[in-house]
Amino acid sequence: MADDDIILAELSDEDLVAQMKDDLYDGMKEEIEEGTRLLLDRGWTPYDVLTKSLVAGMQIVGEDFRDGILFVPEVLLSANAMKAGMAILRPLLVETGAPKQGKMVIGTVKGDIHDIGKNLVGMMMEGAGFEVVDLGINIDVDKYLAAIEEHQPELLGMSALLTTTMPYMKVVIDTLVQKGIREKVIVLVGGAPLNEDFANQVGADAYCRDAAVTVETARSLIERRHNQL
Ligand code: B12
Repeated sequence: MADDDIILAELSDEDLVAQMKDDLYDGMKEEIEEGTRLLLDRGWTPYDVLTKSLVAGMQIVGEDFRDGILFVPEVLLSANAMKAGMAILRPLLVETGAPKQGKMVIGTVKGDIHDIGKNLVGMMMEGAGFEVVDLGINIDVDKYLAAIEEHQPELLGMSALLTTTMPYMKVVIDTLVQKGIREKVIVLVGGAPLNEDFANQVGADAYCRDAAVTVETARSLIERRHNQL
């Protein structure tokens, strides 16, 4: 059956999620929007829709990109479709009655334009009651410093998806040390090529493998810091 003949609303949850992964792969924005709304209407939590359909779908795209089956233009379409789904989930994920827990400045490092993971972390942090200042992509050390000066955040988040851009995190952290302000912020780093060892090497406070872990880590590090004061 051609894709055109598939009526998403008639699929079971399982088939719908499988179809959404295919649609994300094919960069079909409207279908992703429809599927996202359908799952929400069926009582799925925004977090489950996000992780089980969109993030899981993007993982498949990532594997085929790595293996040379998909190329940049196709992956861009997938990314746009994913962002369209995220735009529907965003207000649901960020709505919170929780008292403000602290502030995070976040950005993707210089030379790197990947922003889906960073945006997701920002959304989940907002949903957990943090105020998030998103600097965007391709952020150099001066921009991070200016934002820390202006917003006085408890947390600084840096994202990098490329092995060539992740070392820039050390440039930023070393500059914080030189300026005598390293202790003012908790530095969280993330992105697919990173790991805990790397975070230790560059002098970050923690590596977080996903957005949910970021929220837990941010909470526990802020609490630890309060207890030390
Ligand atoms: C989508 C994508 C693109 C899109 C980006 C669109 C966008 N607006 O973001 C486009 C097509 C533009 C792109 C371009 C390129 N890409 Co690309 N891309 C990807 C892909 C397929 C998915 C990334 C993604 O969005 N994942 C989904 C999100 C949800 O996951 P995530 O980013 O990992 O984020 C989670 C965690 O890592 C963590 N996290 C992320 N950030 C942060 C920040 C903080 C503070 C914390 C605490 C946690 C955290 O939490 C997030 C949520 O759970 C990856 C494959 C992969 N395996 O990652 C390749 C990948 C990252 N890209 C790659 C490459 C090579 C490129 C290009 C160089 C290709 C080219 N030849 O031009 C360019 C680079 C452009 C540049 N200068 O940045 C390689 C990198 C290889 C390497 N070792 O460095 C990868 C791994 C693909 C591959 N296997 O070859 N890419």
